[in-house]
Amino acid sequence: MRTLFIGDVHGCAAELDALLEACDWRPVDRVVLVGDLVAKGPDSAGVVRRAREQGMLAVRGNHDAHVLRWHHGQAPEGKKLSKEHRQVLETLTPEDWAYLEAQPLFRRFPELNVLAVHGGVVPGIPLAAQRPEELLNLRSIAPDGTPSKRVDGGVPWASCWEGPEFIVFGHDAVRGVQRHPHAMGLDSGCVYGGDLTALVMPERRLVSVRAKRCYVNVNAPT
Ligand SMILES: [Mn+2]
Repeated sequence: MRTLFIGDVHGCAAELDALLEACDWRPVDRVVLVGDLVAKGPDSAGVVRRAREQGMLAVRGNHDAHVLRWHHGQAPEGKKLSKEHRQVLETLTPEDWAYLEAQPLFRRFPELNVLAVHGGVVPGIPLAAQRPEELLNLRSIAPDGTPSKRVDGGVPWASCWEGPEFIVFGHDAVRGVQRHPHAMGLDSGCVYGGDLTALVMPERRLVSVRAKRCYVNVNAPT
């Protein structure tokens, strides 16, 4: 059995289909989405529907967590719902919400020695003590060791990660695909007109498809 880890889909359902085809996906293969299934792209509901109907696994991304908070009426006071998130709130079905809600902050695949998470893991802190904030949003480690969600907040956190688990993550479209000794980043910015990327395990092969178009044009991906 193969496992296909797939970077941030962000509602790009057509590209998800194309990537599975490019990987020669079969029902026996396991698919793991590394978070941010929804928001920004054209068909968030289509992505979640595919994920649950095809039995894909996922971890929760910061945008997934954000729309879940709004869905449950737990949005921060005084905050306005952005257009990219309103579209998700208006299109997901109760089954889609149940699927999204069921996805954990991280998943372990011991037989592959892989841990999947959306943002990252702060090196030197036990997994059980990591803050959800970091698991969802981490991008960098400052010279003094401070974790940061900014891409300019220091070096990529994954460059400081020394294992023992190999971590597969997303969330960092600016840096794109990242190859580190003990981690790999898979967010190649599909929704920004880049690629959608899969890591095929156990072969450790990368497969990418080009976005059909640029769905959002922003200078600072969130
Ligand atoms: Mn993200």
